[in-house]
Amino acid sequence: MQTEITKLLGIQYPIIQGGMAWVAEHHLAAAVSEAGGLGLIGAANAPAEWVREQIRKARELTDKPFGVNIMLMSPYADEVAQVVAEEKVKVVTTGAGNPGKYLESWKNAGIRIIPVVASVAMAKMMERAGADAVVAEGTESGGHVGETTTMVLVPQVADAVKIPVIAAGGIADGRGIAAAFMLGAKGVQLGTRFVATKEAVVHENYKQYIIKAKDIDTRVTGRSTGHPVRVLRNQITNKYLEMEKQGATFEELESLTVGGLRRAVQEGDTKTGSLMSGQIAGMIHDEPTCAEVIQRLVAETDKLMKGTGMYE
Ligand code: TUI
Repeated sequence: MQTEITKLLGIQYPIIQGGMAWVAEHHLAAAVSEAGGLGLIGAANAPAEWVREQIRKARELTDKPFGVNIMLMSPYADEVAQVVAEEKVKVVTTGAGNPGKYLESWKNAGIRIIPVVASVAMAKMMERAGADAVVAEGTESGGHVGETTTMVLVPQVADAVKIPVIAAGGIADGRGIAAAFMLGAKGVQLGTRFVATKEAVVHENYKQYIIKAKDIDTRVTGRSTGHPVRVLRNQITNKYLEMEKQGATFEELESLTVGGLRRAVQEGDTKTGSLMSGQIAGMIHDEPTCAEVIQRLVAETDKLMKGTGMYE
């Protein structure tokens, strides 16, 4: 399953684990990398020293390449950007903003840079700025989302840039991966699939909420605040959307979700927690190990791709 992405990153399979806030810590990242994909530590809103510690702990668990995802809205983004350069992390992905000001220092540290983008314009800007690849993330994804679907975004980004494109959003099995390849992607990034795995250090209630979810169970909150976030519907989401419809202020809405991701992930609070998830949750029915997930994905994809000549 060799593609430009496996060659760029020195990994066995072009399968990347999303850098999910509060979920993507060193156990998950190391398990995905050990299984031949690329694990990511999600820096989210965490302080830089937590990220440094996570990088060092992941190195104790795996010799294989892994990366760090930097959430650019974090108050600690500048410090985390420096830590990844100091630690000479192999790969950095970024989300929720423009990483332009950090690119030169990361290049100098020999880091592979892969910004997550939700538009063609941003993909072109990142290529011009020196990115090695981009993740084109469709609105099917969980968490902070753009407007365009994976089906529509990936081929347009693939046409617009020469660097390899990684598809994200709505992928959880070999059919999704084969489809992404057909749209011009050279790799895929999966988030929700890796939340419901043995190695994900998240509350069992959250995993079970994903496993029980159906196709129509996600909602996007915060469209009115300019900060759209896809989550599984629950008591607090219903209230949020109702208040949003009635024209609630940013502060009123924020007060509902503050600390919600931690409540979901660590406390398993399925009523008032923010259970971030992609639309693909409806297709996730079990809690395998990361190695089992990757082996299944590879076997399913290989069967579909055989004879297409799209990868060696
Ligand atoms: O970043 C994500 N997904 C995320 S970040 C996140 S952290 C959070 N925690 C608590 C509450 C809310 C959020 C959860 N999920 N995905 C990558 C992504 N990046 N999707 C879209 C974008 C994006 C959007 C705008 C990338 C660039 C961009 O550019 C804007 C600009 O500056 O021009």
